[in-house]
Amino acid sequence: MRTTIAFEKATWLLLPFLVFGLAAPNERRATTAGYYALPYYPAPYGGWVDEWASSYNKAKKLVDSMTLAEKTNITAGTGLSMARPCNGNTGSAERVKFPQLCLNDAANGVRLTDNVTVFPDGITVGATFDKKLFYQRGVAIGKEARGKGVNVWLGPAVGPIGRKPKGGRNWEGFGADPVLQGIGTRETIKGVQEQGVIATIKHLIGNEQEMYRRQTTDIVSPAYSANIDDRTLHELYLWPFAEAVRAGVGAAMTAYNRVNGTICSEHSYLINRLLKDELGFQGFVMTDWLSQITGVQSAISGMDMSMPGDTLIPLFGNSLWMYELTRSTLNGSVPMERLNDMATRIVAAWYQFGQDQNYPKVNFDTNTKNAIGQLYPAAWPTSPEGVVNKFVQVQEDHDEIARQIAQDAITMLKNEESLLPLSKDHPLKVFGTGAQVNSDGPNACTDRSCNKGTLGQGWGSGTVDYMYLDDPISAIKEQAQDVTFYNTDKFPTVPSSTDKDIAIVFITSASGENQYTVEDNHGDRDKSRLNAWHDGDALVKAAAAKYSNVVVIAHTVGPLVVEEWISLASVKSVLIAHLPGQEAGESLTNVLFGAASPCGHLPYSITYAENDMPDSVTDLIDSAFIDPPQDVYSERMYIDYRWLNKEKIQPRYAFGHGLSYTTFSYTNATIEKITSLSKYPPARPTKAEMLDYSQDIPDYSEAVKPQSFSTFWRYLYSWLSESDAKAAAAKATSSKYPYPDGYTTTQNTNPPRAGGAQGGNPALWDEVYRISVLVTNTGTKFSGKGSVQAYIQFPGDIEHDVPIIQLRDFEKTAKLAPGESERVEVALTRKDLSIWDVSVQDWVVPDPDGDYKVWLGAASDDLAVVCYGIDSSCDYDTDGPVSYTSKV
Ligand SMILES: *[C@@H]1O[C@H](CO)[C@@H](O)[C@H](O)[C@H]1NC(C)=O
Ligand SMILES: *[C@@H]1O[C@H](CO)[C@@H](O)[C@H](O)[C@H]1NC(C)=O
Ligand SMILES: *[C@@H]1O[C@H](CO)[C@@H](O)[C@H](O)[C@H]1NC(C)=O
Ligand SMILES: *[C@@H]1O[C@H](CO)[C@@H](O)[C@H](O)[C@H]1NC(C)=O
Ligand SMILES: CC(=O)N[C@H]1CO[C@H](CO)[C@@H](O)[C@@H]1O
Repeated sequence: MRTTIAFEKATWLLLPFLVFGLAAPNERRATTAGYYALPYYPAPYGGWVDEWASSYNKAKKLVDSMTLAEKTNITAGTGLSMARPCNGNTGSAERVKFPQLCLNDAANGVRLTDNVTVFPDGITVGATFDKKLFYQRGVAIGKEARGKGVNVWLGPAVGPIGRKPKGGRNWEGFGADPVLQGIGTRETIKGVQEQGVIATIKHLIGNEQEMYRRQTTDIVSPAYSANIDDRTLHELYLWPFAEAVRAGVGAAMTAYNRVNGTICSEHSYLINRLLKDELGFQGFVMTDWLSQITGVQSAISGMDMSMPGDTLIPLFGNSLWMYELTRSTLNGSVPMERLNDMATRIVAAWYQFGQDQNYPKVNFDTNTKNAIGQLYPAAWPTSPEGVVNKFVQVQEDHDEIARQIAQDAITMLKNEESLLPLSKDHPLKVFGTGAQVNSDGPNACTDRSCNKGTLGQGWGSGTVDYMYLDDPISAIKEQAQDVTFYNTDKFPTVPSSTDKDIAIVFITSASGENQYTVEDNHGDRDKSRLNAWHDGDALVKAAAAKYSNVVVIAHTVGPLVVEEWISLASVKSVLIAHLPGQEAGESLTNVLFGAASPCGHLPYSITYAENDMPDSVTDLIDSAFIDPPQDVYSERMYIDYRWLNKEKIQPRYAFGHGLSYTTFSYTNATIEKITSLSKYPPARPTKAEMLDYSQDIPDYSEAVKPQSFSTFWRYLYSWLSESDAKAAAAKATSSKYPYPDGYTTTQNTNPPRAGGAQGGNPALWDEVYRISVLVTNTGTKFSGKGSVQAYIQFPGDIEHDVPIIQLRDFEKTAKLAPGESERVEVALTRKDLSIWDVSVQDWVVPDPDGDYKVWLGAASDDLAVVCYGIDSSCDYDTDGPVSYTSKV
């Protein structure tokens, strides 16, 4: 989402069109042949799963007591210009004690406020491959959000998944794999929601690049269409959403872009069918900020909340909902039962997480750092003022968990001659502006929209303001006696070097959200591509020419191409420190000087060349005119390591790769079959009886503003004038809305067979194999944490094409001393062994008695153990499942 009124590429030129409101309803637009968005109506009611039943009963009672204008007031924001105090603020129904809800970014903490922690970004916690750390980060974020009075936290982000290595927002999520994203999501949501905060799974779906994601008008910037086939959608992109719904997530956010031609905020198949019917989502769906393009159409397509409430151009206090939704229900175009369902979903989520009981009031304001500020920022000529910031301290000891994650994420790619860890008495020559905090301060650029100094976060709405940034150079100086720092990215003149000198070179690569262009990168890394910024490759090469021992440290949003220097003899060690947030310094020195072994693993592949990946993911959509540009997912399931393995293209560093100062063995593996398989899962549970939302259209008077209420300019209200209300009510009997094909209001009594509970048919999560392996620290000097990654290999003789191996579970050991062991367990479910059957619309186990193999090891190309489902045995030292046409 975005909250600044900074327009994306080309939009300013369009202002004249926009002001006169050229954007028009457009359910469908041209797509690549073969892709279509089927209609799916009506929006399924929530409230039929046991876990939510009591919240729904309470919510229905409350909503039944609301007037029409109260119901429409709580389903939309009060307007971007009025965005106070939070990034999004709904209207209230104060008469029945339902408050305004505060919705706030970012996916790594609480955005635009003070006295909070800047947690490591998603990609960083992803690199830990540690479930406990995902969860603990969620707990800490949840506590901070609650402490600030945030009702709805706008994270976690799992879309983009990281299909395009240059995609701008991949770092907000956990890595280029659906299971890494899915487990990361599940643990994060658990942690956050246990604090009573509603989490938001986003963005549904196909927002895999930033440029041209948004529709600003129908004609000039119509938003690209992500064209995704059904199987790929289920097996990759929707997978983490299923995990989120299964974890009971309270909110979901749609993406800006189109899918198969239709804008996500009014995509009935995506929202009604996939999210609400098949995945059984019980919470409410909101638009991404300013992505709603129609009123009635988005409502019947299953949208429940319009954020931040305005039309595409948020300048004049116009809305597609609020008073227009009031009008649309009075005139009969949006059925009352749809409005009742929307409002009930929102109120049910509020009850579900106990927000009706002593929930903290919002105590911060995203618009100002001052204690006193405007209560209605966009009011004209002036707004009343009041206390808006109370500076509530919510950090507690969260620096500890933030530091632990930043440290455990550090991924050692290479370490020749055991150069690392460093002893503290070597003379250290440190190069690169990335070592030190931005001299203008860590928050100098709005939403971190620059790459100056230590890169702790990407840029855009997914960022948090620093209270401090512990930078690498300060931490290094605390540890070593002889440190010379050259704060430059251009190799300086230096004294002649000695054999004892060690050069440490900091390089960066940034990306972010499209409303900011940073050094010619439009959100995506379209300019820098996958090379280090600021000529970082040249800096490394120059250092390597001068010194015989070089350590490269990269703060990066995603994969880099490192070929210019990786094989140089003096480049002995490389650490990827990802995006560490505020704890960049000590987390790094703990690893550099050996207090801890590195234990991070790559949450994506690093290739020799950018074009080792298919064109469909390396090419960015680069036009925006007339017809929506088409982003065809022609590589299907084959992203990242799935593609490289299939094409036998050797990566420079494989997905999951990460070295340690010590070594681990994987022995004494066991595999146990828990559930016997059938081709399809057992039938889904029948859908419990639904609440009855049907209701007559209320009297127009419920929509009329009380005379005594005085309004503010540009604030969005749900009331109509008396004459407008009367006119709308008169229409209800006389005219009909031009509904799309397939529209109906009869609730589906034959719901999808793949559904049945939150996340889908619960039998999909039956454990089929439980596998254990003994991980032993076989080194003699260093403690360390061992990673166990479990990849499934489907039987070889099935008719479906399927990636050679796919990550299905992972675990991390505790810190093991030399010689110490830990038995680690992982599990595979029925879904893990299934393929999405497009014609049956269910998950199918292609060969229930087939030869399933589960590979275990430290990386996708380092799989030491294989366990066979067919006879419950395990083997060691076999050839791995993947062979490459060697690059070296
Ligand atoms: C997109 O089109 C494909 C057909 O190529 C279809 O199978 C799939 O269900 C469509 N997806 C959505 C979300 O509409
Ligand atoms: C809508 O919400 C606003 C903001 O809380 C409030 O001032 C207004 O009274 C509400 N309208 C109704 C109909 O309750
Ligand atoms: C009802 O009102 C909505 C919102 O203004 C409008 O889009 C729709 O066309 C109206 N329906 C009819 C039948 O006039
Ligand atoms: C592991 O297997 C070896 C060899 O079979 C056996 O000697 C040892 O006791 C086993 N260790 C554990 C902890 O199971
Ligand atoms: C206790 C504490 O850290 N308070 C800080 C909260 O934020 C304000 C504004 O940044 C600081 O001035 C306080 O010191």
